[in-house]
Amino acid sequence: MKRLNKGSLDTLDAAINVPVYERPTTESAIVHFGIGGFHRSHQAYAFQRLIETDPGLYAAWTICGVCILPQDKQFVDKMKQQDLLYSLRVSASGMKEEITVMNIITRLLFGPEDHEEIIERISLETTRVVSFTITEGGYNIDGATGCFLSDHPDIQHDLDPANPPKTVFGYLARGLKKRKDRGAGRLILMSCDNIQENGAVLKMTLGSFLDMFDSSLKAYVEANTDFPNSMVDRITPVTGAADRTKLEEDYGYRDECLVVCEPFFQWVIEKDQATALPPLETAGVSRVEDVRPYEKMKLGILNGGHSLVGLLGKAMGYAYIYEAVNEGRISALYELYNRYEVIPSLAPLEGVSYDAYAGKVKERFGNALIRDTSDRIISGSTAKIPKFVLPVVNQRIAQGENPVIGALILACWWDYLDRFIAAGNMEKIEDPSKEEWLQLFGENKADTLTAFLNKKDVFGDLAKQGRFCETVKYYADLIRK
Ligand code: CS2
Repeated sequence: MKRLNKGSLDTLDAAINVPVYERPTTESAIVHFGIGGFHRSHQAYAFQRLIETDPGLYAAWTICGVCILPQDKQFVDKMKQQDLLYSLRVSASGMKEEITVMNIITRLLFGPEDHEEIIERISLETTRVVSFTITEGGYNIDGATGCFLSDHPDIQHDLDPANPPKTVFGYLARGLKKRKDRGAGRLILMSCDNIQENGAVLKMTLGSFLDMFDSSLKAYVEANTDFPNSMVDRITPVTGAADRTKLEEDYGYRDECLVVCEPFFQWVIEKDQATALPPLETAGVSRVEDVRPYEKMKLGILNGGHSLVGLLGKAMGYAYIYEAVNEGRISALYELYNRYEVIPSLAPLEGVSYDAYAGKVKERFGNALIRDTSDRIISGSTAKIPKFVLPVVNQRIAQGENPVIGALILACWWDYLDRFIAAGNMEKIEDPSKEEWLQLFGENKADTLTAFLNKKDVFGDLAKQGRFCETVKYYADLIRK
């Protein structure tokens, strides 16, 4: 079987878009942490489009990828076997699908083997942006207080400069120190994760780490780096074996690093700070003065809506999001949640219709060609729910309302955790905090729901909201009937 690599590029089916430019040899201006599917369908896509507009002028804007987790090894090896090429398959019903071979990644480094090179790359003058898709959980913050969790063993490990780093904070601190010693110039540190004010969160977490690591570096970072906030959006499921086989059947080549995603693409970056970015507007990126209302809209309607559809879908036995969102009751609840809870929690945003946005998101959830799963949406909920759902719940309570659909989402999440734990099926739950849940539910067998709602690092003081918690309990009982 034909495999994707430089040698096979010229032999691919004519329907496949092959790179229109030679991969530049200039050092990459971007070092990116977290080369998962989302980065490859989103930021990588935007920069490849930018380079295509003028390959000579924008030759520096390629990406040096960094994977730091030990489990990334297999992926790194596969990318290398394919000369760092991968296909991006964009599809939705009613449109002609588009498959593009991406060659924007020019180097791929693996933390456990290449840590010195990663630190060096952060410090190079040619590096202008260090960006991140490390998931909501990767910022190592307490869900309720937003404070940096400094006693995490990996953070403690990274505080000793003699240790090869394990976390992005360890890499950044060492790389920024070297950059400072070199006088390598201004740097943009750009979070591309789904977190309200993701730039400010990155700045705060890095600052907390530097306070403990080398506080003199903090002043350097203050003066020499920008942390733009941004809103990122493109639904990108985890690629499955069936997707790779389908590509092979449809187009006659094998791509072990294939990414499948929807056509919709949105990236809104704060304008005032990130001044040294190239004109990404030509690649479909928007720049606005204040990105926070866009983030709130997207986190509440899309990501919170996803949690609703995924958790209710799982409770009702749906494996795929497109199936769940088309189920009559889930479909109605998605609409009601937006109409009565999310949208009233948002301040009006000029030129944007939240209703229209919510309608479009629903249509996107219904895309059967990208086969997004309930399991993907539910995984990592301990980090997601405090960012996607609780801000809406808290805001509605502060507005004197009882957000009953928010309560239903929490009841479904509790049911999910409790059922899997009770069945001894914990390995099926993908959540970095699963050991904590296991212990908590184990110690409170008689009333896991109260213990769940009392988990302060997730829910803060929500347990004090009697009326709301009664509603969660009411739904929890109904689910179990
Ligand atoms: C999803 C997101 O992980 C989730 O729960 O809501 O990954 C979502 O698909 C992306 O943010 C879309 O931009």
